[in-house]
Amino acid sequence: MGCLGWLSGFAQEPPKPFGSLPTQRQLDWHEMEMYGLIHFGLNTYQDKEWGYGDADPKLFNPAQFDAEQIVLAAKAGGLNGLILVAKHHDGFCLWPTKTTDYNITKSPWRGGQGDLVKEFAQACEKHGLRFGLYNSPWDRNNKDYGKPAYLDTYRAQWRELYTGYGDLFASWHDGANGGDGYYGGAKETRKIDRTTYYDWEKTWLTLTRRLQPGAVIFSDIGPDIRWVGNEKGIAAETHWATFTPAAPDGKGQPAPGYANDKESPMGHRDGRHWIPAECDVPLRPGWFYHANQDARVKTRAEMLDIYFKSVGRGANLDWGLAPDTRGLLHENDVKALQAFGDALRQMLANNLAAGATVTASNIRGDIESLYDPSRLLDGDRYSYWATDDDVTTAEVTFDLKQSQSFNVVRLRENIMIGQRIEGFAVDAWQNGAWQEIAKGTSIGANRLLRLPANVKTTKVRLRITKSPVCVALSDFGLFALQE
Ligand code: FUL
Repeated sequence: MGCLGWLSGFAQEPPKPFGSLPTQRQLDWHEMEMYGLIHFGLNTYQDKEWGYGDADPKLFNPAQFDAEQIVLAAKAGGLNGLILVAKHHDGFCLWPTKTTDYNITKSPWRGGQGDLVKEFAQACEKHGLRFGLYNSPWDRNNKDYGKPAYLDTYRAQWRELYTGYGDLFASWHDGANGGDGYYGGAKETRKIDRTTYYDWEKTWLTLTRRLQPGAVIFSDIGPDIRWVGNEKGIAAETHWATFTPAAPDGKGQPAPGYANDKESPMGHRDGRHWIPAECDVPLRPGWFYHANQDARVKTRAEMLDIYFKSVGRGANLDWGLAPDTRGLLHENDVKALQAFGDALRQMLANNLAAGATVTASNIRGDIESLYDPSRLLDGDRYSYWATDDDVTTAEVTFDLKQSQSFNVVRLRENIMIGQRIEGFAVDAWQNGAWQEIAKGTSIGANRLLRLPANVKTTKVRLRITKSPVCVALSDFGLFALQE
């Protein structure tokens, strides 16, 4: 290394991390951006959303079940993983569990020899999707629900799920809990204290972290991923991945079942932990299949709108998919996923800024810098343009060399060192002057700005207008979405 390189080496100390930081499993999760949540079981055969826990397992007999058909439809939709509801609130287990008789071996499907969790896990592996599981804490079938004995059963179920189906990317815990149910024939209402009954910390520490260290734990309040607070699939326009889970009414422990609906869509700027939001939304009105909703599958336009309001705000998007009574995704759902996936693939295939010449008002270390703004175009989420420590506003200009027409702008921070930026604006060179075309607040893992109309220009400028610390931006993209 020459003298200059040696000198600039000092100035090129990496920026200090800012605020709460993501773990590796969370970084991996961010990169997924989109996945699906499969609801399929006895409810499908009863036209119900919440089974009472008394339905006969013989009802479950999906004659044409084909995990690959579902996985391939999800893949065509651009989904990178699937979470299967292995047990919903009705307690019916889709795998041959030893913890309860209320399971798939009591159904005629595959002659009582079937394992639906395994078939999904294998189909996901075959087609390159990651796999995750949801096991409802509330169990309306189990006679012990509400008593300490059920907890042993519930944990044993997770143990089976964690050890029998390969590496999982997510362990999903929903918040609906306690109420009336069959409970082994008692048919009564059972209330539990959500903050203490499940002793979540123990389950997560002794089982999840040990047996599935790569899986993020999702619940209303984290610890890895928080529920966004609505089932519309929408994060707030300003979305902080950082969050401080709060105890209900300020008392006791934060717990699943006590979502902070008001603050969760946005998160907390100074949140104590990195707990980004997952936006879940069913592709149809219900989470389970209902024939009378066949015509109410979300349209391409509705799906895109949700995508820009979730993935486009640095959260992840979890599409609820509901196989029908045949055991297939209905043709209308397959078509919707394909059209949506095609739109995204077409858009993302071509970053119109890719060949641009990039210049910045400030570059960390200046000479031969590791943090050169050309890093914004190298497609790597973690190589980045950075400014000197005392520079918290700066601009980058992209000379596109020829006129380009686009309607989506993409920005990403190197979140390995925190979510930093609080304000930015984008300008296009129009008729000899800069014209502001978009602005925003948070960026984080991913920010997509959808412009009201196509902008045609030869030069684009990004201004970072507010940041508490120096800038560490990793990506800039211009895309044309075919409306
Ligand atoms: C909720 C459940 O009550 C719904 O049935 C569905 O599973 C949804 C994803 O989570 O808490």
